Amino acid sequence: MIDLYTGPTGNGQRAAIALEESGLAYKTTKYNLQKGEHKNPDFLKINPLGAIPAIVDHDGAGGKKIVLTQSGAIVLYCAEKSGKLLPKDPERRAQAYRWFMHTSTDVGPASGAIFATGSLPDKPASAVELFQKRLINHLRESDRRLGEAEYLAGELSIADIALYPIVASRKALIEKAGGFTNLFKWFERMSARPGIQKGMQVSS
Ligand SMILES: N[C@@H](CCC(=O)N[C@@H](CS)C(=O)NCC(=O)O)C(=O)O
Repeated sequence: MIDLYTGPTGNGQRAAIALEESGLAYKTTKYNLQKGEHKNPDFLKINPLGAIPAIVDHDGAGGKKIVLTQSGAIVLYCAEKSGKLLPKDPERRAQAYRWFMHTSTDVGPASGAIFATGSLPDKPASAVELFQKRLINHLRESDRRLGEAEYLAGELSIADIALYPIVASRKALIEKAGGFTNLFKWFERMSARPGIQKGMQVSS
């Protein structure tokens, strides 16, 4: 059994979706971040940073307990443990790595920077706009890829799981930018999946 510690954010949703789509048994502890529940002493023993998501797998490698933070690492862990979400075909597998990293190092940081700059007391408009533009530019690349294939790696993979919560939280901005036909078709396909629905609901 895996314990999931999460909250209503994209990173939390990514971990919950990964657990759902990989079919691993887990139980959820949900924290109210506004109330600072994720800073409780028990959780700080799991993640000294006091950041969600985190998992504790009581049946990790060799039957040993493993504690894991970082939503991307949790996605990869679930994929390896379940044998799902990592294409068997080497070409598709390489594409899964590529698009997983595209989200982790390009799309995700731009989205995070919009949140961070928008949280500053003076909400510097030029900084917010810069990161909005960056996010949109990176997502144009995802959209282009989704014009070639139904899923980023040609089949559902770690790459789609990484991207979905960001598109969900930035829907209004993406719609306003316009021209994301492929991305929105993919988003609808993803949203119809019970695993995605349950993961979003568990972490909302
Ligand atoms: N890179 C980490 C980010 C984790 C993170 O920043 N979590 C936020 C919520 S999305 C959090 O719990 N922040 C509380 C804090 O850092 O005090 C991941 O992908 O898991």
